[in-house]
Amino acid sequence: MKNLEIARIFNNIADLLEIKGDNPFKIRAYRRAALNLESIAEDLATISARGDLKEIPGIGKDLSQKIEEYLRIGSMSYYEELKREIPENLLDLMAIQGLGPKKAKLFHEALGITTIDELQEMAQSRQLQGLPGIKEKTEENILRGIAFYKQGVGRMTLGYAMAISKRVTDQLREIPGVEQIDSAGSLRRRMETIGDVDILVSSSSPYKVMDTFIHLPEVRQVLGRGTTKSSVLTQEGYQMDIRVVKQDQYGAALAYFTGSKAHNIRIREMAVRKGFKISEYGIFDEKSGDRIAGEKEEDIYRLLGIPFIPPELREDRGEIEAALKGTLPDLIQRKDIKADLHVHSRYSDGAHSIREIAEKAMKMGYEYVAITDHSQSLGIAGGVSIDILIAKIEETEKVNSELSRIRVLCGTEVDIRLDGTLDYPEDILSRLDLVIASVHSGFKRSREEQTERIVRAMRNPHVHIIGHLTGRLLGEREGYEVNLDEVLKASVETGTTLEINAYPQRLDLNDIGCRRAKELGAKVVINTDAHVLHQFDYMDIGVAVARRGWLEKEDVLNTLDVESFLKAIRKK
Ligand code: DGT
Ligand code: CA
Ligand code: CA
Ligand code: ZN
Repeated sequence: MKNLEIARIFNNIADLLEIKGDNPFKIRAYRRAALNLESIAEDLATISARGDLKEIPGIGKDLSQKIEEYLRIGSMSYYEELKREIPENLLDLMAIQGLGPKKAKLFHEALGITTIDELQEMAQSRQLQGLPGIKEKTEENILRGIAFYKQGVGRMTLGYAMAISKRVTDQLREIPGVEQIDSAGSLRRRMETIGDVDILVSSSSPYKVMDTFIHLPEVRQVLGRGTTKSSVLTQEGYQMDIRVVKQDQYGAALAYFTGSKAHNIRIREMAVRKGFKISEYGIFDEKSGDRIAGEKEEDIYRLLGIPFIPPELREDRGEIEAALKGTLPDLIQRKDIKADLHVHSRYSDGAHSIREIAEKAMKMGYEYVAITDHSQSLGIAGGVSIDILIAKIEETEKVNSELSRIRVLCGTEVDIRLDGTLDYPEDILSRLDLVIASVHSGFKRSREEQTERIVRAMRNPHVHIIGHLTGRLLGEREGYEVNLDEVLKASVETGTTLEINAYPQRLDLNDIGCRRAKELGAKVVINTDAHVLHQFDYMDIGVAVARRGWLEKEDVLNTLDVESFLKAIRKK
């Protein structure tokens, strides 16, 4: 199936056109088409054979011809032409924070730079300064951006790690003789980025497991192969480790390889004080050396006389003390979530209609869903004008009258302007069911200015939620600085909720922020920011962040039924 390949090419075309300084509407058309292609489950070749390519939203005559050309000959002449005009490597440069198409083009034309390493060398030897618009400060920012980029390279997002480990473990589970299989390491602890995926298997036929593993279609290269242990690189270049153990050691091995190292050190110390020795092979009596347990992870905690500690808490951040005192949180679960409150439709830069989103939300088992498109000034993301917003309110009412098992809330993700005012007038905001306010520009403001700006938006009586608080994109750009405690205090004071944005690169509010929110008595919501239907599944990732932040069901407002939720936000 070539759907994702073609979507990637359309995105690359959009980037190349941006470097060229081409028409912004054309660029947006390619990006929107790419997004729509990603969301289609059916093979494009099948759709094309039926002659239905033009039925796909955002695909007109021109783009459908380009898709047909690629399906027929495996290349797209327009894309090849653009690549001859502009070196493809420049696309990599744009991964650096603060480096857009204009600067990429400038550095290429003035200095012949095509790679990140070349750019770093030139910046270090101060050769960028003096080019038009490039000051010493710009050069420093670029060096910081490169350092940030390089530090993130090699770590994958939690979303990617969860998806690939599911595909891999689903295939390995089918092998006869495989008893148990889990992901361990930072993935099982649900850290926001993952260095390598660790997979643990118990099986009576380790050879078969290894052989299948290294030949999976997800594997590009085998780094090492042993009888009970192997390492590979995925197609995308990330590392995956696998270990096979015997069934009676599985629990001990799972605890060991889940980590964190700091948590395990504390657990082993406690064990020693009780006369046990814990290793990856089992739990032993210190004196006699007899094996007492090891098949189940639960045995470890039971023998220490404490409740089971969920993997997301195993960071030695107070979970052992809480377990001893009996005050471990009763963590929120995925099934507690009754709504997704941040979803984009075709009204802005999403790929689907209100009706399609409502039906998807029903399939997710939700009771309600809020469709929150961008506001009028956010041109590149298809911001919705006031007239169209009124049409959207009407369409939402119509969908609500047609569907009885789901309630669609008509909302917006309104842009917070530089001065903390909002991108729609109050009389429009007051007509909406739900208002998320987010920062999308002016990232370089000082911490004080940024905090003041956000707190001002929170004081607006129409704002219910602050979206993705720091604006970070993992591995791509750091968030802006903001005084979290001030924002959380304003959250409690004004009754404005903060969002955990489950989009894999955002995960913002993060785990530490969630925990601080709970301490200060602030509530949160967990939203996916879905632009296409399959992104509704990101909810699992958002719940994982909440769990790492020690949150319980009552800390999260979208666990409420729709009437209680609306009552809670209308208190403001
Ligand atoms: P990552 O992969 O960087 O995101 O983080 P982890 O936590 O998955 O680290 P990794 O893959 O190096 O090791 C997986 C687990 O194995 C780790 O969480 C704890 C355990 N482990 C690894 N090395 C050691 C060690 O030297 N001592 C102890 N006690 N445990 C270790
Ligand atoms: Ca790992
Ligand atoms: Ca590892
Ligand atoms: Zn959004």
